[in-house]
Amino acid sequence: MTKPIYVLNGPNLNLLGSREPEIYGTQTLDDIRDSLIETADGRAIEFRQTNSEGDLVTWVQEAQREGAALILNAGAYTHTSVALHDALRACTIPVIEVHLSNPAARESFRHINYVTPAATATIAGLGARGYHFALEAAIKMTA
Ligand code: CA2
Repeated sequence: MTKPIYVLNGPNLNLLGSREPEIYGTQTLDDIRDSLIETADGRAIEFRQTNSEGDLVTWVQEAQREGAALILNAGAYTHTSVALHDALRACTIPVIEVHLSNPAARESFRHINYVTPAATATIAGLGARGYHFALEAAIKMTA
């Protein structure tokens, strides 16, 4: 059976659509999930969000064991988490990092990034469309 594509979202992404639409857009995370499931055209998607660093690390490990690919928006843990970096370094599946905004063009504390060095590819600054480009790539890479 084909393994699912994991789409994991980190802290505060549950607040999407409620504030800062000029940075993060107007779609909620549920909107993004629903439209990704449509784009996936039957391919199984495991879509989750957590505010906990430990959960995110545990889910990355699960994605490596049980998933075909991982799409990850680690939110602010992108800029702080060596634990997440280490979990990603243990992944042999494709890992596509996604950000709605472009952290490299924002505050200097967002220029530190523990995910990019352990990711296969990064898509940033394209809003919710970035998740769709990532999914398209993940499907092609695991067909
Ligand atoms: O641009 C992205 O996707 C980010 O991963 C979003 C994170 C931010 O810490 C990263 O630097 C870049 C923030 C998550 C969303 O936070 C919100 C806070 C208030 C209202 C809506 C969203």
